[in-house]
Amino acid sequence: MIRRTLILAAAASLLAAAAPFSLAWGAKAGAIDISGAWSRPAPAGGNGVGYVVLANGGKTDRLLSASTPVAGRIEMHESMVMGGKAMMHARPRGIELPAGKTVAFKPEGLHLMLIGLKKPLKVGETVPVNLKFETSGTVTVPFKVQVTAAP
Ligand SMILES: [Cu+2]
Repeated sequence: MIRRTLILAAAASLLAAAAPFSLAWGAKAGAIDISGAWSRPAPAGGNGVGYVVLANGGKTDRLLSASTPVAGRIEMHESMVMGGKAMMHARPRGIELPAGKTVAFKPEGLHLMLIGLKKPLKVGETVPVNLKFETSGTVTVPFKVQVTAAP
């Protein structure tokens, strides 16, 4: 436990030195509460995923795009089963966030796809992801790299 805490603290201080973003596990963009952001371990050169919960306490908005310094680009995808086959569909126009509703990016549903990782994603690290909203602006959110969803 102590060892894990030390590793997290070391990662946090590195990230704090590199980029001025909040290290609290959550963020806010306008009236949108952003929480539970996590990613999975993945090798450099491969693709990673990102999951996050967006609770919109204001007017209808839209997640337009996302980016991160650790990958070439981020696409928004939705996983679904069609004809017994698991498929992923790109959502290039973004994701609508209806007023007063919560939209969860989660395994087997909506997810961020981090395409072309420039470095491996390791358990215990955090990955800064910029989320760009149509009316609520852009916010940088730390995504925790872990094996399973946050409790
Ligand atoms: Cu995908």
